[in-house]
Amino acid sequence: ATAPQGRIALLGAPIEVGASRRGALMGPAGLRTAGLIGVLESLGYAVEDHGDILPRDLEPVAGPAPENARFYHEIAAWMRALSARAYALARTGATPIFLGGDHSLSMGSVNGVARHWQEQGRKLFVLWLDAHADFNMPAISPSGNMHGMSSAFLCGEAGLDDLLGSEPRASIPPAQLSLFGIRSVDPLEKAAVKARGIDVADMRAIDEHGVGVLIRQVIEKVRAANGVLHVSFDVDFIDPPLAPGVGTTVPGGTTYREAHLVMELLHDSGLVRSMDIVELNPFLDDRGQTARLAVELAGSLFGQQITDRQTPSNAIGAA
Ligand code: 4U7
Ligand code: MN
Ligand code: MN
Ligand code: MN
Repeated sequence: ATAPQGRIALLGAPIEVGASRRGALMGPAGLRTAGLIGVLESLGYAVEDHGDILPRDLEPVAGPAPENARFYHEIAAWMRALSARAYALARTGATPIFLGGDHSLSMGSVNGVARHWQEQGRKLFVLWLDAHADFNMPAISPSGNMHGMSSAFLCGEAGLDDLLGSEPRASIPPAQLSLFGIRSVDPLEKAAVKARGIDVADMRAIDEHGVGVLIRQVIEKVRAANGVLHVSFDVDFIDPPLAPGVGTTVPGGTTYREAHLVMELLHDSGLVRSMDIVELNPFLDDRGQTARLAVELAGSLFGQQITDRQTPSNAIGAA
């Protein structure tokens, strides 16, 4: 079969100990059951499913653990494997999609792809679609749950310095992170986000300006720097009645069309090179509806269109 759109590489990471609720380990299976591969193939991609990283394949991690980082050793083992696999997949020229699993996953997946783009001399920007900022570190986290620390870790914050072991750490400058859709931020986390000058489109800004305006600002920032984009999609970005299958629901999330529009505009930008789909918890889902919505949204990110041409609004500023 021909694959006019290029190659997509799927890699599952059934990790759940970064979150407080159990069940995210079923996320990769849920996304496959909801038809992820078929949707991407129907859009013209050659899809390679690399299966899941398995706990029994992980190199055990020993030694001291930082305080207030729950399941540190297990997560360190996952992140070392993930970073190495992400780097290798990105180097093949495929577009990797990492299937979670809880959001601690991104400390490995994004590190690996960031290392690849660093070698290419391209700036990697990270768009964090989430109800949460995930900008805690052990010193400030109210829970110790590591899925709430991943964006901070990726920006080089201190406190998990040995997490990756001998795997090279490829932090991104805080100016290359955009938090989008957030509506639950802890007090010290809020101060940290402000102190680092992180770019934020919170739900209040989305209500006021709309996702179209705000996502274009992110796209323009990436384009102006000749950068590329990683989309880290935490399913709790979406409003809970539409997406109940997540561990940490927060009211006031994006609507069905807002979420699709974000993905459609990102697709049209041509800048997306990799993605995480995280925090899907099939154990908490209602007859697969969250898994199916996550797959639909991935479809929009990779080119599903309502009509088979770009809409007039997509053409604005596309010159
Ligand atoms: B997710 C929290 F305290 N901020 O750190 C924390 F509210 O990946 C939640 O975005 C983190 O789902 C949520 O534990 C992590 C909490
Ligand atoms: Mn998250
Ligand atoms: Mn979240
Ligand atoms: Mn969560």
